[in-house]
Amino acid sequence: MNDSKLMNLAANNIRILAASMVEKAKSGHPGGAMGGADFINVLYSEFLQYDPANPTWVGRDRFFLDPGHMAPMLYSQLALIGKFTLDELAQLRQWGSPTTGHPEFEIARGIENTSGPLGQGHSYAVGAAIAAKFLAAHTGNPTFEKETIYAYISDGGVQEEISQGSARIAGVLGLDNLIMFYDSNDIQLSTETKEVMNEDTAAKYKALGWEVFEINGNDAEQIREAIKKAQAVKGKPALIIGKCIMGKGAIKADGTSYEANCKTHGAPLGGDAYVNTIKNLGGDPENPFQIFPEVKELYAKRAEELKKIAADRYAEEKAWAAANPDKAAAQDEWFSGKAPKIDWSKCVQKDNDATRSASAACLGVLAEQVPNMICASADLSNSDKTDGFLKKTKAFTKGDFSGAFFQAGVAELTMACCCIGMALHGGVIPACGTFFVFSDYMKPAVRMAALMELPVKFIWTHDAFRVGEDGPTHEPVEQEAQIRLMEKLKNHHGKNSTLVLRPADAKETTEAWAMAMENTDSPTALILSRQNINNLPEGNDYSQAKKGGYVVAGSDANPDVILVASGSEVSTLVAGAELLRKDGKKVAIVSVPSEGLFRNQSKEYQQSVLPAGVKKFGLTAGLPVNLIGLVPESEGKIWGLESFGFSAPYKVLDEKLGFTAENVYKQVNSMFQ
Ligand SMILES: Cc1ncc(C[n+]2csc(CCOP(=O)(O)OP(=O)(O)O)c2C)c(N)n1
Ligand SMILES: [Mg+2]
Repeated sequence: MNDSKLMNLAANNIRILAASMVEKAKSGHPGGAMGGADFINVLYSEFLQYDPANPTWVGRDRFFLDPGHMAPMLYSQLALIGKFTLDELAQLRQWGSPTTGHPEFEIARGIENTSGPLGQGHSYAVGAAIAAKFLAAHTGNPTFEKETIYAYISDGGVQEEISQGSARIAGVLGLDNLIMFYDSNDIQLSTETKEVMNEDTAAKYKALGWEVFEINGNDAEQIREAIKKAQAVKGKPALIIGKCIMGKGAIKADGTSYEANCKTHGAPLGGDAYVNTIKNLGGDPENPFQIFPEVKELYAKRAEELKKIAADRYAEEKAWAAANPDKAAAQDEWFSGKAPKIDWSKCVQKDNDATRSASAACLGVLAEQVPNMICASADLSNSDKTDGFLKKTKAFTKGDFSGAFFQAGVAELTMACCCIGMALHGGVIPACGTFFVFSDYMKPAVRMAALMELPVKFIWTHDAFRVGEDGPTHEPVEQEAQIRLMEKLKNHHGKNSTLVLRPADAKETTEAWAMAMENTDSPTALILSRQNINNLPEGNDYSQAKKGGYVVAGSDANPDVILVASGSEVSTLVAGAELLRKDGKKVAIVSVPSEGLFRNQSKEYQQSVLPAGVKKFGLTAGLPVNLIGLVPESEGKIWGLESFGFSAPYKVLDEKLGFTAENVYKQVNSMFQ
């Protein structure tokens, strides 16, 4: 136990660094960082267990920051443990600097998650805690029992609706490996919190099944005691509500207190206020980027303790591995992040099946062959057909993580963020399903999965207006266009940030799932039909789906017209082509499950599939813009849906909206007049 004077000095050191980073950058958020310094210092100097020499140690404790705007606090703390240099701190928010405006996922530097969109960060922690429970149950490696997931949330995260879903899940699953600190400083960006919230947060979390501790969040001793008590809680997650002082130690230019002031939320302290503050905290305003010798010593001592802690844990892990060589080999494979080997010949597809059902067949194979896969559904498992997976396993329950299915309840964003947290934890492959129209509730998470390059699988069924009787509330129209934007957006490694696949029939669905499982460094979206779809013509070479777009079997050479679509519309084109051929027209059909992937192919290949100068007709059950890159206006026509859809049986909608072979025939003929 370190004495309070030293702990306050270390926290002040963090405050000095954080305020100075923002001052130098002339932009950023000093206030929250200064208030939270005491907690993060206690956590890192006395509790968080990691191996300084091995950042990717699978059994390490993990710290998930929710308020990414408190980046200066995290970077300063990580500088104290040697993950950032003081020079790097001084480069906050500059081009090429690792001290980005908000923290970006980089395990080697101790950053377990990208944060910024409030609410998501602590939800990842819930997912990571689930992953740790899963790994403990499925490997038996005692290290996963010892791992603790720490989360840091602020007023903004508590106000975000996702906190309800995440707290519910953590409570219902009894995640006692999760300890969350709530930096309750009564201040947010534009107001005091009392203007927008008057809930009893402690009572709320208690009601959701959490153990709650309320402390002074700037008192090292109280923080220490609370963490110890939280660690001892069994069968429940723990919340430590720390009343913190925004801008702790800050002094205005006129020498009066600058604490608990909204203005310090998102702006440099500025000029004399900055100078007064640094002096008040015991720093040197002329040379603020320093670590006090006593603080260096504190963290050197902690590094020694950690060496011993890690060595003991490695010894335990080794003993377990020696007794369980198969499981140890499997665990290594799981954490390698490599694509699992899958025998897809075991996946038997029914003819003319809905692609959601074809996906269920794939999921059944995955449940049997990929023991580290976790599948989730937001209360639609029997409709989104993730039950193909569930039937081969069982859902997680409090105290029993021997299954592999995560029933998320009706909370799509929570589910997606939990899956992201599982992927961040590592060792597991998460997938989650719901209706495509409700992908709208998940977009913020999809974007973050894409930015972090995480291979989460999003399973979206009921992909078009053919949901029919449920009416326009349930009919996705613009969703495909939205999600395909993520195929156009590149990640920082130059890859399409998301792989979006809309397979044309049951067998192409197997191909799509194989591609999803092979894709280990970006999220994959699978867009699947509710209704049955006729198989593509006999002899179709489905392996070509890997190119994103290809000519379907039975197409005529040197066609007069090329018909282009993805998903169920391809089979409508096949039927339309039959009518066109009766008039002597030569017709080729192109299935494009992923335009993004297709555009990654050689120009020659693209040209061979969609030669310039040949008439083209596109059919999409979404917005016509879906096909605009494939069917240029100068070469043809796109038939799509331009309204929200209507309530009626889907076959009636097909007729009314022109998604029939007859209308394909009619529209194509009109291009020849
Ligand atoms: C989803 C989302 N909405 C809005 C913002 C912009 N924003 C950043 S911080 C903040 C206020 C946060 O207040 P609090 O969490 O209490 O942080 P503090 O002011 O105490 O540092 C807002 C609205 C955001 N980052 N994410
Ligand atoms: Mg606040």
